[in-house]
Amino acid sequence: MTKTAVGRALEVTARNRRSERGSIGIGPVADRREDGEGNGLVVPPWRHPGESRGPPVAAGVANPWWSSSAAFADYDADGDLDLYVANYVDFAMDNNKMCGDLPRRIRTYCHSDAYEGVPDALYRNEGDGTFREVAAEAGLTRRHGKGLGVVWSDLDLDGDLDAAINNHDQRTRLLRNDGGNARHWLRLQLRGRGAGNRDAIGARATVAAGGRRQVDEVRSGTSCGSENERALHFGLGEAGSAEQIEIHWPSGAQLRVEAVAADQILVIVEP
Ligand SMILES: [Ca+2]
Ligand SMILES: [Ca+2]
Ligand SMILES: [Ca+2]
Repeated sequence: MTKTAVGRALEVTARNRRSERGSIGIGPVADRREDGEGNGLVVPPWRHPGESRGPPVAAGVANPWWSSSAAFADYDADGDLDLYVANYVDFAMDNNKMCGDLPRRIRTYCHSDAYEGVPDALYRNEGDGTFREVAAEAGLTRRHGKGLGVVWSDLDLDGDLDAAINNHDQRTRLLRNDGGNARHWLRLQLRGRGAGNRDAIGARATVAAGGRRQVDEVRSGTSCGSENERALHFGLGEAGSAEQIEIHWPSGAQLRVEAVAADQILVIVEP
């Protein structure tokens, strides 16, 4: 079995679950290529920020901040899933402030107002099992929010995935992706039959294009206090069409279509 770039990264990440400042959790983890690794959810156990000194993550996703959530998406449509990590506040044990009724020496939990927000991170999948942090070159340096959840969605329906970051006691931040649709893409909106599962939760799509097969599944509840859109978005790289699309619904229904032109939104209803 050949491990994919994301698969190798996940293996390394799972082995080295600790970052320098801890995390609340890591978001949904997808294996887009059909290699049997499957999809999964990696949620490291809660640890007090700053208490670990884990090894650097060999995949290149070591993060110096207190992370709250993460989400995979192929923002540049090259067929490899990239990773956005929402980071929370500048808290560490050596920056542990005193909050509460100080004259009576009663110490309580510090509200997030006591700390500054920190930068989020965007990791581009290099396609070789490693990621490269590209937030600055992608223009994500202007403001530092107190990130809690992150989701991807093509908000303006122009063929590339934009991001929404749910910040703690701050405005939600919307990031429009400019240029992510320079490569080819396909967007599938799956529908289920009947009242039981109209959103087609659990339906699985396999897209074969440009010599690769990518798999994704309709899910819900994907990030902290937020949720990805239900549409499945596939980056096809330089492939101007998909040789085949296969859909499997949880009911057992299946559908297969051949020779599908790229750069379009397809609404596919359970037969
Ligand atoms: Ca990518
Ligand atoms: Ca877009
Ligand atoms: Ca765009």
